[in-house]
Amino acid sequence: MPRKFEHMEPHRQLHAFLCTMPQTILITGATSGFGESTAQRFASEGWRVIITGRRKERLAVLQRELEGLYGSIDAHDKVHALHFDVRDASAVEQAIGGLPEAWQRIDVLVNNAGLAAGLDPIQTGDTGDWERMIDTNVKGLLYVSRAIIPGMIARGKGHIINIGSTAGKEVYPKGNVYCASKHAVDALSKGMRQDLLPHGIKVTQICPGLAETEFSLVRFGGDEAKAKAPYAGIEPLRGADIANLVHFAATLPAHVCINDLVVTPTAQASSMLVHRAG
Ligand code: NDP
Ligand code: 8X3
Repeated sequence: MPRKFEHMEPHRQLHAFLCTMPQTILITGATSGFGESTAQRFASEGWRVIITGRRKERLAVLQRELEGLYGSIDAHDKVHALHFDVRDASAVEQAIGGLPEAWQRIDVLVNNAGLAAGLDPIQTGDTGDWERMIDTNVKGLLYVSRAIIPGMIARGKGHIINIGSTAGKEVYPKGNVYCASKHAVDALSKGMRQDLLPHGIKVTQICPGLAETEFSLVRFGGDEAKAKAPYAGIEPLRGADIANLVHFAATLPAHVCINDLVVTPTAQASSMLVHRAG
């Protein structure tokens, strides 16, 4: 134990010592958009980062890029990549349960993996799209949280940051199931905060509005013209904007917890009210 902690009670010494160690963050959906930017931000601040996603090659490229940010010989101890689909409960359990011991102490979990599939009226919606959204945005978030929360409880410390959406605060035409899935994230964030209150675990929800990532390309099945339309004539949010907010929320003093944060481009007042140039 470092000498600077010698004047403290033994149980406080351990806590103070742990607080000086580099912290570990696990980010779901780190292969693009908000998740990738968040991984870059935390790695550049010296955090140990666990990146996850389905696209293995992207994880490998990102891992190398992040390791380069540390500029030290132990950089390979700073980034760990986990490859799994959040919809697969047993894959989630295996991946997180099988983490090497040095990576098991997760201080911050960012539940970011998610998607919209399609934009159709309810009467013609594709049931496969509905399942993808509910399985990823709701059940996937639950599976990952369920695997990580017991460790946080055992340590009496942790922070869960759920990426919700303005679509979890209001409903827009044809947004039906995506909006329902993000309303579920809103409810789960509140429920988690209540249940985890006695365990000293922080729960924060960040709800972005229009942000240009791969989100719309995924929503519109790779149709680039359709994917660009939501951002026409505005300066949308970018991955780095959300990464800054995640970092801000994660680095506040131990007694301060942001519960809910709604963030839009300056040109957006609500899902349906967007001020476009031209
Ligand atoms: P991107 O499409 O750029 O990123 C989505 C990430 O989620 C990817 O890394 C993808 O990785 C991962 N992902 C998707 N499905 C799965 C799955 N089944 N298992 C594991 N990982 C998965 O979009 P964003 O960065 O914009 O989206 C991130 C989050 O932000 C989502 O929850 C989205 O709903 C939310 N959001 C987005 C907004 C926007 O306008 N962009 C606004 C508000 C909220 P891979 O494909 O490699 O698995
Ligand atoms: C993404 C924001 O408005 O495209 O969650 O649904 S929106």
